[in-house]
Amino acid sequence: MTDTASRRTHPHDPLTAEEIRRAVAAVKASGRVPDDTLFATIAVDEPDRGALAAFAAGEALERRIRLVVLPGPAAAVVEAVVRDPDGAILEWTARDGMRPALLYDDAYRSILALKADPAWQAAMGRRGITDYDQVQIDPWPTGSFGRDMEDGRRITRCLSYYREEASDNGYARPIEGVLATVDAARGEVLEVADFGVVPLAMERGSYLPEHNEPHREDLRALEITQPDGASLTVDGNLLTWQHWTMRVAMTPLEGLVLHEVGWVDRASGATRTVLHRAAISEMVVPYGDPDPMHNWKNAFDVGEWGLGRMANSLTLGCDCLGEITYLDAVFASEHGKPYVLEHAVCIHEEDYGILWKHTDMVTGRAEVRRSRRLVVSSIATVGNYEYGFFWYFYLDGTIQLEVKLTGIMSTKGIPVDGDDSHGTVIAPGLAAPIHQHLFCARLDPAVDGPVNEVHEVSFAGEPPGPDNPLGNAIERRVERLASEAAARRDVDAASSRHWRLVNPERTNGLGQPVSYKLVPGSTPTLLADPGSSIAGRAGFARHNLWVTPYRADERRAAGDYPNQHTGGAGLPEWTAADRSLVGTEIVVWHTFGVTHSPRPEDWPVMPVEYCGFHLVAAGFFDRNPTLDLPPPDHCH
Ligand SMILES: [Cu+2]
Repeated sequence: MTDTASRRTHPHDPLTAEEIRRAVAAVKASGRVPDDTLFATIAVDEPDRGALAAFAAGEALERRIRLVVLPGPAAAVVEAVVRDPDGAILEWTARDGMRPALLYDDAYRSILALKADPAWQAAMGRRGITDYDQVQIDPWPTGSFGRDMEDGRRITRCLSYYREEASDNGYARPIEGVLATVDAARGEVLEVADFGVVPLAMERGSYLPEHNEPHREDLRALEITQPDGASLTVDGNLLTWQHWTMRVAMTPLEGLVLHEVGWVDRASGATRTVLHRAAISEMVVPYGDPDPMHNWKNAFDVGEWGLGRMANSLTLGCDCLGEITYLDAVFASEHGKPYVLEHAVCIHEEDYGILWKHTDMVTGRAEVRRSRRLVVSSIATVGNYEYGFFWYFYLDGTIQLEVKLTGIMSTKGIPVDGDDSHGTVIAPGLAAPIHQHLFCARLDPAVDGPVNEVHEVSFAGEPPGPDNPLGNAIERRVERLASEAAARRDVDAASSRHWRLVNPERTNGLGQPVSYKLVPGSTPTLLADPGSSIAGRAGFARHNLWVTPYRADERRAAGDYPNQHTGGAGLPEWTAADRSLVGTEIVVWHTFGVTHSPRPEDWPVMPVEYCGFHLVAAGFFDRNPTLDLPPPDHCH
């Protein structure tokens, strides 16, 4: 996504370096903030559905930039909206008591303050550690536990790890027992707790190739070639492939965002919309160990870290194989300087086995078609973990989000012959606590038009009777979720419960309302006690499904500022009004994820674990939409 200022044509065009410079200059020139003010995030202020519809109808649209500004070291942010290019400040809203995602500046300040702190140094000394260059410090957002020191401050809690050499895997040797709390904005150590010395684990836990020889020598070359190039086109951030069209963007917090996902009907040339917008709105990683060293650990990797801010620059041949198209992303540093994250988004197509097949038993003639999919992906590194977000688009209208979880587990030092009641021993003297990864996708559906509703579908056996003498009948139960309270739902695998996104105003050729169905995959919900701090802060994770009427400013499932938030924000707060979901534009929120019971095989680096969901056309078409695929020309 290179600088498109000179050729900007669409409201979803990515932010440019020039736009960032102009918006920052406008805020600084306003005289309302000090010169050294920090910027937590700078992003396009996305137009809402109404403004986009007006734009589509030919109306001009203002370009607006939204900045989250930090006027000082206290818990307070200012939301500013600046018009581009003239720099007019359209909004200026102080949000006292709120904290942005953890700032790099705050993280560095925490580390420097801690390494200079006598109490922390004494705790290291009790463990025989005197060279502080051998200590890796991980600052974490601290959560919210009603401690006085949390009030009004931007706080980090810091974990320490030992690296004998710089290239060591720090998580192999947690410096157990030492937990420091730092006023990160002011660089003041508030507390160093020492819960007792546990000897360092002995093994280095290296996953580096030079420490894991000999290597396998029997893997032969596997090359993916498309001699005619990939069958996709990218124009700016407009991506088209087969019938699919969409705009691809990156935001600092949500990371990958898809806009205006539609299916082009080739007969009419018209685009049938499916999703107005789709993104991961929030995710949380609550840890299930009651040990005071670990019981506060809950990472909101969107609102406390930022999947865009933490996104990787992807590498051809490693992250992505084959004929790849990349998009860059332009972000702003905390000091308001633009920078380009090259290769932030990987776009390619993959063979995906067979799409359909049938052999006619009478004639013996076999017909088979290959499936392939368009892949739009990005990967974020959040501390010890990696998350890959892979959107797949298939030839038959299916959309899939697959999250790939990898990286290194958060670890805990234990006595060398010890066990761990709330985790798994993964190496001598080392355990990994049980934890969850709970993602909340925000899907802004527009199935064949803006007004959609959600129908819950489930199945039940019917009791025997005159109409069901053999007792084999299966009833399909369909219930329209008419209000927010009724739409807080959980999966039920035994009844194959799923949810249809229905356009009640459009029918297919069979007279059925057009719809897509949301098919859940791995769907745990939050296991922490309902009265716990984390249950209040991650209310979204207590249900698999939420539906709300569309509001442009209801974007993030745990609210805009989960860092140190006391709880209740986002979906629980909005849906308390129990608004109607009938005859209106809606937003669907789907919580899914993994309850991670660590395995020894997840150490020292975790083979990818997958989770996600599918959106499958269900009456969107009149028949299999892939009959026009040509047969493969090289079946043997
Ligand atoms: Cu995990």
